[in-house]
This record gives sequence, C-alpha cells and structure tokens, in this order.
Amino acid sequence: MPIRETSDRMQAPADETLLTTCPRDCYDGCGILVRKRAGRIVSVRGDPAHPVSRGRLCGKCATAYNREWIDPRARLLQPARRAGVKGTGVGETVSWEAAIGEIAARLARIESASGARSILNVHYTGTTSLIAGAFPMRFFHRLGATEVAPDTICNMAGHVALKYLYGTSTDGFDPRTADRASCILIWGANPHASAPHAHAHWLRETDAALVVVDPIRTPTAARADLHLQPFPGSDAVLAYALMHALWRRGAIDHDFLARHALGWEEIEPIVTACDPLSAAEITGVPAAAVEEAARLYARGPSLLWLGQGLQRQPSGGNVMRACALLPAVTGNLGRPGCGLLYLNGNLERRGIDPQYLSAPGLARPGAPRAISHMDLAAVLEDARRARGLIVWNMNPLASCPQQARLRRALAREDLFTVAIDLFATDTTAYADYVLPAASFLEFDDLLASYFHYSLSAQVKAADPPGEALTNQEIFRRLARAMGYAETELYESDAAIIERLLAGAGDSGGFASLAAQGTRWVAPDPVIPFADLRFPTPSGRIEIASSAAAADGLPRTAQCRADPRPAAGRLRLLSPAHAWLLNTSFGNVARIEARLGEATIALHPADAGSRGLRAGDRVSVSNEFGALLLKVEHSADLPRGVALAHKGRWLEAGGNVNALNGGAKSDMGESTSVHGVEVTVAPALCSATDIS
Ligand SMILES: Nc1nc2c(c(=O)[nH]1)N[C@H]1C(S)=C(S)[C@@H](COP(=O)(O)OP(=O)(O)OC[C@H]3O[C@@H](n4cnc5c(=O)[nH]c(N)nc54)[C@H](O)[C@@H]3O)O[C@H]1N2
Ligand SMILES: Nc1nc2c(c(=O)[nH]1)N[C@H]1C(S)=C(S)[C@@H](COP(=O)(O)OP(=O)(O)OC[C@H]3O[C@@H](n4cnc5c(=O)[nH]c(N)nc54)[C@H](O)[C@@H]3O)O[C@H]1N2
Ligand SMILES: [Mo]
Repeated sequence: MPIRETSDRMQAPADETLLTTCPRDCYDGCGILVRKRAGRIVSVRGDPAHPVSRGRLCGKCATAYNREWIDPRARLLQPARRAGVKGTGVGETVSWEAAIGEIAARLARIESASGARSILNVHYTGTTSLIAGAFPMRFFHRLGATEVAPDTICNMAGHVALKYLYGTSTDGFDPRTADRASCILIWGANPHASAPHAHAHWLRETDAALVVVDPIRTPTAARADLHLQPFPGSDAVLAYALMHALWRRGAIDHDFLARHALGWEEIEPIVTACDPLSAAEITGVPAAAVEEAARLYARGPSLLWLGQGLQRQPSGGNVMRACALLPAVTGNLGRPGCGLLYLNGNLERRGIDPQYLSAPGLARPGAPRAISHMDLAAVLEDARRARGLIVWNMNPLASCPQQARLRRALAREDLFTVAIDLFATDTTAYADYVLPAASFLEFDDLLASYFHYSLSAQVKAADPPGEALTNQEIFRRLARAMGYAETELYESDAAIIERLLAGAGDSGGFASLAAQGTRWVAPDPVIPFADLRFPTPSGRIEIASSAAAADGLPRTAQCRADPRPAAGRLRLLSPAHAWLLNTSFGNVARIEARLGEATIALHPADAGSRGLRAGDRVSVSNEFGALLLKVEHSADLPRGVALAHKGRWLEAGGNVNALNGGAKSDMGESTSVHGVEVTVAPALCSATDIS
C-alpha cells in the first residue's frame, strides 16, 4: 500500500505558516508545516526542510490531521457527565468547574474510604510530547494512585532483557551512522508500516546490505537483500544458529569478549552445538539463509535494529537477550556503523531529566507498586482493589488484552471512571466523566524522537476547539481542587519548556527551536558505548547476568523456542498497520473506508485445509473470545501463522484484542500478544451473535 499523502490538492492560500512536530508513538517524529489563514489551519503537511518527513506526511497522519483532528464536529468539545448506562457513551455537558469539582470530591471520598491506591492510573503514549506525556504523573505521584506500568502493553520484556545484557535499553546506534555500515539487520520490526519515513529514505539511501528477520514477508522484508522467515517465537534459536555460523567463519571477536564481556564461556557450548541445520527444524529458516546472513553481518561494521514486535512473545525477553548478543560476540559496538537499536529513548542524552518532568519525589512513603497491563482487567473487576480509574493518552478497551473481561469490569457501576481524550472512543463510552483534550496542534511542547537523536518543538497552531484543555492543564486544575500545595503541580508549560531547554543547552529558547522545528542532539552522530564501558553492575556486557539469576531467570539467554501451536490452531500476529497508528485513526472516516471490513490473512494452504476461500467470513476464536473476520489469502505468511492487524476500534463487538488472553512474557510482566493462538472456522453465525 503506498504511504504518501492521500491528496495532492493545490496548496491552499495561506497568510501564515509555522513548523511543528508529530508526536504520535512512531519512530519517525516528522517535521510538520502548518499553513493558516485568518487564524485557522488550512493544511497540515510534511515540512520540506525536515530531514525525516521531507515535505510529506505518511498517508494516515496526512488524512487524519487535515480532517477529524481539526474538525470540531469530530472532536470532544466540552466536559461531560455520564447520563446513561455505562458503555453507551450518553452524557450531558457540564462546565469545567463542575466536572473538576465533582471529580476531585469523588477521588477524595475514594481515598478516605479505601486509599488512593484503589485509584488506577491508566496511560500510555496517545501523545508522546514531553509535558503532555509526563506532567500528569506529578499529580498521580502526589495522589498515590496505582499506576498501570505503561510499557507492559508494548515493550517491557525487551527493556528488561537489554538492561541485563548492556545495562541500558535506550542508548541505540545513531541512524546517521548508517553510511558507515556494511550491513543493517532488521530483526522483528516492519518500518514500512511503523517507521514509514525511515523506510522510504533512511533504508533506501544506505549502501549497506539489508537483512530482515520476520515471520511475515512484509514490504520491508520483500525489499531486503535477504529475508529470514522464522516461525514466531523461535528467534532465540535462530540467533544461536547465526552465532554458530559466525563462529564457524571465525567471526567471533574473542579479544573483544575477553575485554568487554562477562560469560562468553557459559554460552560457547550452546553456540557450538546449535548448528543451522538442526536449528532449521525449529525455526523453519534454511541453513543456507543463516549462513548468508552470517556472511553479510560478519563483514561489519553492522547495525542491528531490534523491533518491538520481536519481543511480544511468551519467551520475548529470552528472544531479545539472545538476538542482542550478535553485536557483543562480533565486537560490533562503540564505533560508527556498529551497534544495536531498540528505542533511543534516553532523555538524558538530550540534557533532559525525566525525573524533573514527572516528579516521583511527590510520592509519599508506601506508594503502591505498579501493576501490569496484563492484570488490568482482573484488578478492575475487583472492587476491593479498584474503586476509581483515570484514563488518559490511551484507549485501553481497544488496545489491552482480555477485552470481554475488561468491558465487563469497565461496566461496574461502582467503578468511578474519568477518561480524557480528543475523541469519543470505545473507552470513553464507559466513563462517568469524559474530559476533552487539546491536540498537539493546539499547544506548545517539546519532543524527543525514539529513533533519531533529535529534539523538536511542538508549536501551537490553533486554539483548542470548544473548551478542550491540555492534559497538563486538566491535572493542574484537579490538583487545585484536591487542595494540593506542592508547587510542582502548578508549574506552567512555559516555565517547564524554558527549564528543559536550558538543560538541553538551547540558549535561544523555545522561539529559536520553533523556528528550526527539529535539531540534532549534537552535530556529529552519537556513538553509544564509545568508551566500551557499559552501565551494568560489572561495567561489562553481561552475557551471563547475576542480576537475571537473582530475579529467578537463567543466567544467560537460552537456546529455545516457544512451543508450536496445538494441532488445528494458528499463531495470530497483530502488528502495526500502515494506515493506523495504534488505536488512533480508527475513527477517521477515510481511513475506515480504505480499510473496509476487518480481515484475517491466512497462508493459502491453511485456508485450503479449512475449505476457506478469499472473501469468506470466518469465526476466529479461542478460550478468550471470538471475532468475525473476512479471509484473505497470503503467501507472505508461513504456514501456521495468521495475521490480523492491531488498531481498529470495536466494530461488531470487538477487535483483535478480544482474542488476546493477556498471557505475560517471560520478563517485565509484559505483553506476549504475538503469541496468541486461534482456531479459524467458517462462520456459522453473524457478528452480532458473537458479541
Ligand atoms: N493486538 C495487539 N494489541 C496491541 C498491540 C499489538 O501489537 N497487538 N500493540 C500494543 C502497543 S505497542 C501499544 S503502544 C498500545 C497502544 O495503545 P493505545 O495507547 O490505546 O493507543 P494510541 O493510539 O497510542 O492512543 C490512545 C488514545 O490517545 C488519544 N490521544 C491522542 N492525543 C492525546 C492527548 O494529547 N491527550 C489525551 N488525553 N489523549 C490523546 C487518542 O485519541 C487515542 O484515543 O497498544 C497495544 N495493543
Ligand atoms: N503505522 C503504524 N506505525 C506504528 C504503530 C502503528 O500502530 N501503526 N505503532 C507504533 C508503536 S506503539 C510501536 S510499539 C511500533 C511497533 O513497530 P515495530 O517495532 O515494527 O513492531 P510491530 O509492528 O509490532 O511488529 C514488527 C514485525 O515483527 C514481526 N514479528 C512478530 N512476531 C515475531 C517474531 O516472533 N519474530 C520476529 N523476528 N518478528 C516477529 C511482525 O510480523 C511484524 O512485521 O510502531 C509504532 N509505529
Ligand atoms: Mo507500542
């Protein structure tokens, strides 16, 4: 599917233009050019001078930002109080004063009756700008609410695994060093969908050989020099087979390992035993392809991009720990063109103190431990543990596991629920109070890409529609109504931006960054681990980790795969779709029309053995739920694997998360959503029967 602006309309006449930055949870972090006329936005496009967007937004953002996102008829405009049955979304508008006063009174009552820990704080990255993403945490720390650990829905297993090995998960290679690489290995990421500009420019402009490891022949994989197509969850075995092939060709850097790593001797016997031929029986990847990947990677310098899809497996932490060994065993670290990347999220590299932003110091002794998103439904249905719920920057009913159970829990009359969003969503329909949020086009903020080492300005282009307020202003008002005295709770956006920019060394202040849009953290590329010191307990790469052992995990990455699905079942992958961005844009009419009915893609042989033709309606089910989907045949999938993308809203009673039982991965209490197994059979009933 082409990723480009959906219309090449004549540029609307404008009397003012300004630069801003896209804050979606996306690797790209595009620069945006907003054109205004008579104070109103007339177009939102890619900034031609921006190194990432280069004058074009992706199709999904260009569509949404020029339509529903700036259309007051589509947006939430005023606070509303529930006036109907939970789930119907029926409410009556109320003033901000009334809404904030009533919410504060309810929260105070819950706190005195059952403790603030019985109020759940559910949030993620609906917007990733720094203040709108983190400032509300100041309020929640002060309140003493139970946080639902945000990364457990996305990438926590990978973070935990990389910290054991390298001491950090957020200091990846600088993409600008790609010109020095002879090979780029993309393992379990699909930038064609999830980083469309990196796919269109960064990957196209490199001379490096491109190797992609993905169970699906994605457009990213199809364009690569080499595609390895393992069965999902078997990547740790593939990683060991690759290390075996590297060992055979003398590409293991023993000198580097002796000086900078601990524990090679503990995995050496596994490496030497895991020959690509035996591994092929588990992974499905032919030995010759592994040998070829080893040849390309061994040439070096080589970059390794470890995607987030990679670790959303039952053994996702182990997978990440095994795959991330490659740079260590070949000495591909600390030099330009070398290294690995998971998420370049380290704010301190930009001179920004994350603790300042979210003020954990406001928490009082005995603050509750965070829970996992995998436990959200169970906790919410338990009246002893959950009396209140505040949701912001997230649409959990569409994005979280155990959808049917979560829906029942949200319907609890005695669960006091507040939801803050731009739009009326599946989740806001269950809230007692729905509060309208301002979009990124409506306030100033700062952004740090998690792929590029950059800092960007988010610049106010218009007033919020109706009475919508920024997340941070909503929580300032709530703090005031709760009678809190701490000054951190009231710090203004302008003061925060000034302080952040001073820390980041931007002497020109916000106006200067806003004129520029985006700047690199430093003119020269960042080289992580240049001194070959690692922030682990030993200061070395911990191939064998005592910290992991102390947490009850194996000392080293294991050479094992998730079990294959039981007979008759398929493993269901639900990764990012090129025209959706998580659950955002699931309500954009043009995108809905383009996507049409929700589908499940099956290998032609898996479809054939079930007597299913393309276009048939099927019931996709397991012990957690059932969905009615339309069949597509796809030879891009291996046998035994089905594909239904994430990000749709709950049409016909549910979306793909109706099938997600919420099993935790092996590390970080994180999601293993790509480990879901389903049965696919001809539909015998209609979608409404199923719901
Ligand atoms: N089956 C399956 N499920 C998945 C995944 C998967 O791979 N498969 N992936 C998971 C992953 S990786 C993630 S990150 C989660 C994401 O899941 P979500 O966090 O639920 O999705 P988002 O689209 O990021 O954002 C949710 C909401 O934020 C709102 N929003 C946007 N800007 C603002 C703002 O400024 N203020 C407020 N208050 N709201 C705003 C949007 O309108 C949207 O409703 O989904 C997870 N769910
Ligand atoms: N267009 C678009 N862009 C997005 C998002 C979106 O929803 N839409 N979501 C954003 C968010 S929150 C995130 S976290 C990122 C995620 O973006 P990515 O890091 O690219 O991760 P995913 O899209 O979950 O999955 C990427 C690939 O991993 C593959 N995969 C699944 N299981 C396995 C496995 O066992 N082994 C291997 N080797 N590969 C496997 C899938 O087939 C898929 O092609 O994208 C961000 N960007
Ligand atoms: Mo994510």
